[in-house]
Amino acid sequence: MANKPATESTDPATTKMLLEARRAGLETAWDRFNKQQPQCGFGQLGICCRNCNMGPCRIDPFGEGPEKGVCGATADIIVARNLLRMIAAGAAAHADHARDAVIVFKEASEGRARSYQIKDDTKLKALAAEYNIPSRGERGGAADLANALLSDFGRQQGSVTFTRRAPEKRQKIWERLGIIPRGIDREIVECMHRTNMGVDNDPLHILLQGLRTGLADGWGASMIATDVQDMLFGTPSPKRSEANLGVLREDEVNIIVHGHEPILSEMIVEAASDPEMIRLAEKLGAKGINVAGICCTGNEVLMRHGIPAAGNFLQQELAVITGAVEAMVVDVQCVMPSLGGLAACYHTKFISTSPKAEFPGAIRMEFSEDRAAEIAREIVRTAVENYRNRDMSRVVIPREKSECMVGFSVEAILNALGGSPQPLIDAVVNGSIKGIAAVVGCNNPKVQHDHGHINLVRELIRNSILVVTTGCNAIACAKAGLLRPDAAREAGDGLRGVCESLGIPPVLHMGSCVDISRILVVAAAIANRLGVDISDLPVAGAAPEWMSEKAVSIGAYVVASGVYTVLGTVPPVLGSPVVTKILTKDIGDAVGATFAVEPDPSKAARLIIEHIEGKRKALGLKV
Ligand code: BF8
Ligand code: SF4
Repeated sequence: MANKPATESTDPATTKMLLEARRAGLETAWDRFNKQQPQCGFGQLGICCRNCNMGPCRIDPFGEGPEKGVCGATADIIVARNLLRMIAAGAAAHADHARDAVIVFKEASEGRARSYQIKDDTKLKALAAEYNIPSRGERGGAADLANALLSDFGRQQGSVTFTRRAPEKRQKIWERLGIIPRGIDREIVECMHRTNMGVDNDPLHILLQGLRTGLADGWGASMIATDVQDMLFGTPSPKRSEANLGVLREDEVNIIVHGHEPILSEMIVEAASDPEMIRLAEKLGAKGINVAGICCTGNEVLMRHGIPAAGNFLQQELAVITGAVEAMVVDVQCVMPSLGGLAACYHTKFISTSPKAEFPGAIRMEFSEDRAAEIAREIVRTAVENYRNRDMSRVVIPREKSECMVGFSVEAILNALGGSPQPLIDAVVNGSIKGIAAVVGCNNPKVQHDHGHINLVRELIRNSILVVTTGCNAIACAKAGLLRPDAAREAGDGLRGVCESLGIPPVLHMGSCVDISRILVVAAAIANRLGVDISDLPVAGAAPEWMSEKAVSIGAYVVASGVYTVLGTVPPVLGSPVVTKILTKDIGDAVGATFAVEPDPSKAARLIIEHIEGKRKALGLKV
């Protein structure tokens, strides 16, 4: 690669652990990435198709070989169809996550899943009102609400309920374009149908279904997941914690929760603080039980309980290589199948828990909501008992960790502002805060680990752009110290003043990737207050190191919601000039926002700053 950085990561803990991995002769994602070079050019451009068995077909990007697949599909059709399938897969991941959360909520509300209670009654009442459910009975109509939430998945006609949370002008745009999602599952199924051989063969028409499916995710699946999880586990509020591999403890039992769903990890956090478990750990020579998170399961328990984050996506293997992890407990999504083999090189027990996700080399301790607390205790006990198998001579825990302030749900932000978004709006209007950028998403070994995240965010806050973050960007920011209130000293004067007066960091951790829905809610609230559409606001989105199909679905709904979005890694669309133009240009006329691709974080920051200044000007605000 032309501009391959000298080190794989900007994070010193990661660099140290990679050295350790190499010393120990262990392979990580970076090594496997190198072995994949050069990666398939057809795949990179998005111009290969395996959608039927007349193929696989590929289009010659140089115009010397085939211009069409066997069925006659052009590069434009193939690229658009492939992108739609990525969106469908990403939306499906969020939808299935949300569905499981609702099912637990339903069981809890019917008194079956006894390990769970409804922790946020205010949210329950608000949602019941939104779904027109009379608040009655012991649990305030919770069971009826659960059924109503479930009906948003299988709805065949009408619209996904939470799309009504969008500003009216936005809803009108969606209506005009015919992209209001009907039911969450329906849109995903339709993507798979349309991309079958011989169905939808117009790139624009295909991509509009992509936007609709994205909206079913953002204003449907992800939003439902967030709200239901808040009801069950509590709406996050500001709290302090720590992040990076240095949160692992040499003298305690370390349990890592990794994946995406808080349903089980909540129970594990509880079981790990059970005095009986702690006594058992002490009996075996440990000083206690330390739970730490990776990826979005990590974000969920960080936001609600201040459980430290051991790292983001590319650090999952490195956590095992510390030799100090008694159990790596995983559910679904972003869990590398390499973990089983790696865990086998150590004493680490790699425990898979989801009925949907099996991994080579994993011990299965399948989760079920009716026995949640019991299963969590079994898992914690397995981890604790494994402490005696730890080889202390192989333990290498990097010292690096950073303090962070997390927990900025919409409610928490409003609270910090004194109950109304007005002070934030005033700060944006008077220019102390120039705008708001949502910087989110994954890690990807195609780019230096955390480099895009940290440098983009630093540059934005320096320019007095308030950053809201979720997912692996949030963990990168936490590790870099950007989630501490005193990081405000790195911010431009205006933003610094606001942060100091409110005692908040210049980068607000809003949660896991499904919690990007919280960002939509904030954007809608600001737009409504100002009487404009989201696309009129001085706001932008960025995913500097994205890799997951979920990120493609997120990109689709963020842009369809009117937010200009800069991607740091190149999506597989460049094989079609038509699709590229639709995404980076034409779509702007339809939804008031476009995608841009810019791997260099300072140039990406420039694009965002210019965009925000343009929006300020259009609103008549000082630039
Ligand atoms: O849902 S940011 S690598 S962990 S996909 Fe995965 Fe990407 Fe991380 Fe969370 Ni989101
Ligand atoms: Fe080839 Fe068309 Fe079949 Fe795709 S759908 S594999 S382009 S024949």
